Amino acid sequence: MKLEINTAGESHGKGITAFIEGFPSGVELDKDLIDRELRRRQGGFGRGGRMEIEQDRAEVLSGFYQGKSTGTPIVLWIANEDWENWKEAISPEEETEERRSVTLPRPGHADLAGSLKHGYEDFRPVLERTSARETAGRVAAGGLSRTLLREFGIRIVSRVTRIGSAVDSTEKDKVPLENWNELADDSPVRATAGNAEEEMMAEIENAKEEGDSLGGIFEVVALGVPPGIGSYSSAEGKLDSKIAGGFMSIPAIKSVEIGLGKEAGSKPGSGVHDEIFHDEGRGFRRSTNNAGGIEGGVSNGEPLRVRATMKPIPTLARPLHSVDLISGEEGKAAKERSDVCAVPPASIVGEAELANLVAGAFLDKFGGDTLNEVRESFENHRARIQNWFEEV
Ligand code: EPS
Repeated sequence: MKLEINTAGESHGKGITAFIEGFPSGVELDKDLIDRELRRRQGGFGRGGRMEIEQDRAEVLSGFYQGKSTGTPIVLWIANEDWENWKEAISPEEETEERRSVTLPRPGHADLAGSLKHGYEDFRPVLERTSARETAGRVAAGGLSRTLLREFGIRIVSRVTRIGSAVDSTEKDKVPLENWNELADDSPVRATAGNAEEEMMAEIENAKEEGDSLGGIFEVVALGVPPGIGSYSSAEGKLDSKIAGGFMSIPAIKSVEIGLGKEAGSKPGSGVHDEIFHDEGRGFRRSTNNAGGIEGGVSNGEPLRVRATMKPIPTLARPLHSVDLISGEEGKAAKERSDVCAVPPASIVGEAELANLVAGAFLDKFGGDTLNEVRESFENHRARIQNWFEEV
């Protein structure tokens, strides 16, 4: 069965649900890991007041028995503390006087396009679902995916390399991938180089004073991914196509690159393609990783490297021009409490997304009903690859 992950819930509703199908049985529940991921997502310099209200924790509603997954649908629930302040305003069950309508769509948000799609004059339902609050559900599911992946030595890390015009200019790969999270988790902007951190924070402070918002770039890497997951023959099964789609589905992501990414278009083939070597007992390896661990839609055993660009948040304290959906009058776009910059938490969401995508592709290749079946299939594959020349 395919691994499928979906979420439901509104930003100020009762909570966020993650619904996971196709997860094998026999995986031990690690609630601490899931909650740690949720906490990591809540951090980051540039967040607004909401994160002082929330303390995200996942509750397991189904799909586990006595601390182990059962292979049945899993439901994770993250309560919204802020619901207490909103339950009348956005009651899902009845019309209320406290309704907090919003009618001046924000440029860059789904407010207008979503209203045109559904015929809403009050775009509150669009705003509520398109809020980045939804990503708490993906991160909770990502925690589950991580518990599966770590059984096979796969780990996901990330860092922020740009916020506005502040760039981490450290030489490429100076900071070993293995150390990214150790450094980034200690930085308020998830930078791995000290010089970048201060500049990034100054940019955010500045944008806040100006009533503006900022985007940036983050990188996510999956370490220990075995060769052979993905597909070179089906468009849908290609690992890079899954990654592009998955990352573009994270709110505000405007570009996704794998490995060298767009730089690959400006270099000759000899400067792009990663030469092949073979070490006895270890298997094939490359001296460079410009492909970002994927060739022809299939993982090649090198780290999977993804880079994503996030646009600035569309809710501005100094709002842009808009038109009221009911009166047709010109005005300034709606403004609600919001973050100034969400690139640091987005990199944690990127980690979860990559964990979910890799777990899905991993189970497509090695899947079985139970963790032991998955392990057996994985071990056979690994043995064959490590001893390639002895076997053939
Ligand atoms: C968001 C606006 C802010 C953010 C929110 C995303 O929330 P609020 O409108 O309640 O101040 O804090 O992000 C989260 C709640 C979260 O958990 O990441 C938006 O409009 O997208």
